Amino acid sequence: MAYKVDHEYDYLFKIVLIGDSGVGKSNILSRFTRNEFCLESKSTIGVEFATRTLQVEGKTVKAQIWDTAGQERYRAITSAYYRGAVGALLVYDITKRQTFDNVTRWLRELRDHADSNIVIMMAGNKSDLNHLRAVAAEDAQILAEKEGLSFLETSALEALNVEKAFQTILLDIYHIISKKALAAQEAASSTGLPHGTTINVANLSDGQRAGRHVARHEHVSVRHEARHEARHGTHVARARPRILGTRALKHGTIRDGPKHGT
Ligand SMILES: Nc1nc2c(ncn2[C@@H]2O[C@H](COP(=O)(O)OP(=O)(O)OP(=O)(O)O)[C@@H](O)[C@H]2O)c(=O)[nH]1
Ligand SMILES: [Mg+2]
Repeated sequence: MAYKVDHEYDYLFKIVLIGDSGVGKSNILSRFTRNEFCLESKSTIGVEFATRTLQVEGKTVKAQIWDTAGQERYRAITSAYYRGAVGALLVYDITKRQTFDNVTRWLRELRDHADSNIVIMMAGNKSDLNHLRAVAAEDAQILAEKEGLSFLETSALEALNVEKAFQTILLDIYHIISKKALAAQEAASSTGLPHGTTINVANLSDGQRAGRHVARHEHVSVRHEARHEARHGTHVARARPRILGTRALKHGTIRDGPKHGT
């Protein structure tokens, strides 16, 4: 009897979305994972995540992207959100100067809570609103260079550069991890260890471990399921992934927040 081992992906990378409220984090996430955009989306409360699997240099990489509220009072426990994250997309709104000025505040939060090797991409979102621009791309580029970040302008609405932003983050992470693995391999061979030694390239966080249980649940937030039910009038019979039982995602079993601007 043949046993099929279900290796769905080679790597699971946790990426966090951060930035002020209303900059478009949730829409960037829905654009990337479901190719959806909502003009009247509501503020996120707590935490949710969605995943997408794609190929990076011939490897199957599952990106598990976490989204939380920009508004302080709706945010879930910060340390749990950042735990195990290997990438971050720091979003501001090109039409709102304040959201760009706050980028340094978000960087500080990353430095306080995330791994020091985290790959950071800064995204100036809503590039479709060029006529309302309040942040010059050159200013953002200068900041990015100063802080050692990648930078792109995106539009979740027009599906512009969203794919590229995540691809770039994933590729950077992959390069760092392969370099680490190579260095570990070289160290092992120089100490005469036998080949085939397991190399632990990343500490799996709760989220990443739990992510393995939700491999077939591309959208795990209760909110998404509820919306699906409402739209299609169907009962969503999918098993609740175990991650919803974790502390962070208890906060993620969320209602919609208030509308932006209300
Ligand atoms: N024109 C334009 N509007 C956008 C774009 N991305 C998001 N929006 C709009 O901006 C508003 C806020 O978007 P969200 O994705 O909910 O913002 P958020 O960053 O998740 O906000 P919080 O959950 O409160 O932190 C919504 O009305 C979106 O439709 C974009 O690329 N272009
Ligand atoms: Mg949101």
